[in-house]
Amino acid sequence: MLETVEKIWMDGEFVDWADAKIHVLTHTLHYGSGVFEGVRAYETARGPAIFRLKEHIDRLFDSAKIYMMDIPFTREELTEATIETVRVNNVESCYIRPLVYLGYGVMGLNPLPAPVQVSIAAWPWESYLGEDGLAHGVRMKISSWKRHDPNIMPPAAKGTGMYMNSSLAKVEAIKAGYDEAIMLSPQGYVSECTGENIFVVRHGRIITPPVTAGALEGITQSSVRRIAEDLGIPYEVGNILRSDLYVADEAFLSGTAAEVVPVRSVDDREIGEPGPITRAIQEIYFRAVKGEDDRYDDWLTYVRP
Ligand code: PPE
Repeated sequence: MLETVEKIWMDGEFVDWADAKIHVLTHTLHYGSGVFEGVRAYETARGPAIFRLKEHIDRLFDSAKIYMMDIPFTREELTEATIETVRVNNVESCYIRPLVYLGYGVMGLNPLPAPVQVSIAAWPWESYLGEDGLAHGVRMKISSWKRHDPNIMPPAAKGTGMYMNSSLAKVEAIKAGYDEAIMLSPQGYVSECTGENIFVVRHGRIITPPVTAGALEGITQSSVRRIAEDLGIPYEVGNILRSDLYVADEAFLSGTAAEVVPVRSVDDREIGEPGPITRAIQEIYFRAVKGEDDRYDDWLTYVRP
């Protein structure tokens, strides 16, 4: 069960957690016609700070644009509402879920006449793949489910409906005894995981798949890039094959919910305990989000200035 807080922001006002309800004929509930973000706020010495809020709000607006949803709030309004959501709930750290959805009033596959509504919820959420995963790595399985073809579902948009694909892959992996799935593009290249980007390390270089392989342009992924560049570790965006994962020196995942997680094995080919590059990236990432490294202060929005 979710750990609850007091208030949820809905269309411009705060409502009690228990009253944050919608009608059963809400359009998005039937057709998956929403877009969303996942953001985190971390406890810092200066109170809670939201990590890369601007980038998340920008991606939310990009997702909405792709689906021709006209968000009835400005970027500034949703930025302020997100900060307020953390502030009013008095949490030191939390996961934040802004959602743009089509509400009640019309049914059918033309979404354009439906009202566009927005909610922002926050709740305390432990790292997605668990403490043991963060420390020792997760066991991955290549899914029999492919990632979306970009002309079937645009991977650049965080659309609610496209996560049915992620859930199919996640369930398959869990039922087979693994922690998480890796999905291939329709062309057979490594794409990403159900809710994380993936990286391999070979011969001292970090390689991550491009958006053209169906991966979301991850905000944590771009944080990893900047940290790698600051550490002088070569970083490339390029296609990788499943066999590149099998023979990787190291591999890791990144995502807002999951954070930076080492990969311990892929399809039962052992990679082992987290290697030095994974460890270094992970360590700086966790210092950055907690405001313990000045170089990354531009990533933080303090909730109580
Ligand atoms: N790929 C997918 C498919 C994805 O959903 C996410 C985030 C990422 C990559 C990483 O993106 P970023 O968070 O910008 O680094 N997944 C969100 C949803 C997780 C969930 O289970 O819900 C998240 O991590 O918030």
